[in-house]
Amino acid sequence: MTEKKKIVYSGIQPSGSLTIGNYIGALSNFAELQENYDCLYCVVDQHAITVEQEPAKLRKNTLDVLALYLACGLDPDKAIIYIQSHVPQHVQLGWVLNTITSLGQLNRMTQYKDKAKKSKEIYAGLLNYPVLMAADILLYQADLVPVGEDQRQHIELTRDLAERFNHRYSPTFVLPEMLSSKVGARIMSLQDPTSKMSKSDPDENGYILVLDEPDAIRRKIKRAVTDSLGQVTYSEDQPGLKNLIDIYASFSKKSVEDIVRDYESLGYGALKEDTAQAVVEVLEPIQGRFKEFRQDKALLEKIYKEGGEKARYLANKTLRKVHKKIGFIEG
Ligand code: ATP
Ligand code: LTN
Repeated sequence: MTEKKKIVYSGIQPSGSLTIGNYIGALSNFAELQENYDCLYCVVDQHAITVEQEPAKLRKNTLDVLALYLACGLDPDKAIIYIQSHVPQHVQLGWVLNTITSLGQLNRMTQYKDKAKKSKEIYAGLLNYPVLMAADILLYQADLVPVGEDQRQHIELTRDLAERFNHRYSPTFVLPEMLSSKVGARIMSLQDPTSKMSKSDPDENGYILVLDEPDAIRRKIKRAVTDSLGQVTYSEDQPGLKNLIDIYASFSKKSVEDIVRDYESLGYGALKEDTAQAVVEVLEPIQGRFKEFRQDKALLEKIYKEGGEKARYLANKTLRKVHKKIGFIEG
C-alpha cells in the first residue's frame, strides 16, 4: 500500500508587488514541495481586503501573484492553485472557528497590533484575519504550512483552534506544523535592518521586488545600510550585514559559514556586488516567465477555474463533517 502523502498549504496576499522577503520566506520553497507532497497554493484575496484595496489594483495583483506562482515553477498538474474567494467554504469554516476564538487571543496577535497602529479606523476583519487563515489551513487538513517567521503566531492560533474543536466535538482537524527556511525566514528592510522587509514600506530602497529591474536591484543593495565595523561576521550586532548574508545565502545556496569565510578579506563592497549578482541571476528568468504567463489570460483563467473546482470539492468534505458534528441539519 502506498503511504498517503502529507498535505502542504500556503497562501500569499495580492496586496501589492511581492518582495524578495516573500520570495525567500515562502514562494521559493513552494515548487520543491510539490514534488513530494500534496500541495495547495492559494491567492488569499479575502485576506488582502482587511486593508483597503483599490478594486482594479486588487484584480491586477491577484493575477500577478498567480502568474508569479507559475513563473516560480508551480505546476497545476502537481499542485492545486486557486483563488480564495472562489471557495466559499473558507468563510463558512471561518465563521464556525470565530465562535471558539477568544477575543483576548486575537488582541495579542502582533501582526494585528502593528497594522491596527497604522490604521485610523480598526475594522473587525483585521482582528479576525487569523481566524480566516486558520480556516484556510484546517479545511484541507494540512500537515505543513510553509511561511515566513512572522506567521508563527498565526500557526499557533490555528493549532489551538483545531485542538479546541477536536476536544469539544471529536477528533476532526489535523494539527498543522509551520515549515520555515533555516536561513531567510525573516528578511529585513535594507534601510532599517531592525524591521521586516515589507511591500508596504514607504521607502522603496528598503525592499527589493521580485519584479525589480536588475539595475534597481544592484542600486538598492549597494545602498543597503551596514555598519562602520568593517569586518564580515554573521552576528545580531551587525544586523544590516547579517541580512545581506541571509539574502546572499538564500539566492546562491552557499552556506553562511562559506560566505563569511570568503568575504572576510574581500570586504563589504564585494559582498554587496556578489549578493546583487546572485539575486539578479535567480530573478531574471523568473521575470521572463512571469511576463509570458501574465499575458496568457486564457491559461490563467483555466488554471484558477480548475484549481477552484478541486479546492471546493476538498473543502466541502471537511465543512460537511464539521457542520454535522456541530448539530447543523444537512440541507
Ligand atoms: P504585508 O507586508 O503587506 O503586510 P506580507 O508580505 O507579510 O504582507 P503576504 O504577502 O501574505 O504578507 O506574505 C506571504 C508570505 O511571505 C508569508 O509566508 C510571509 O511569512 C512571507 N514573508 C513576508 N515578508 C517576509 C520577510 N520579510 N521575510 C521572510 N518572509 C516574509
Ligand atoms: N497571513 C499570511 C497569508 C495567508 C496564509 C494562509 C499563509 C493567509 N492564509 C494560509 C499560509 C496558509 C501572510 O503571510 N500574511
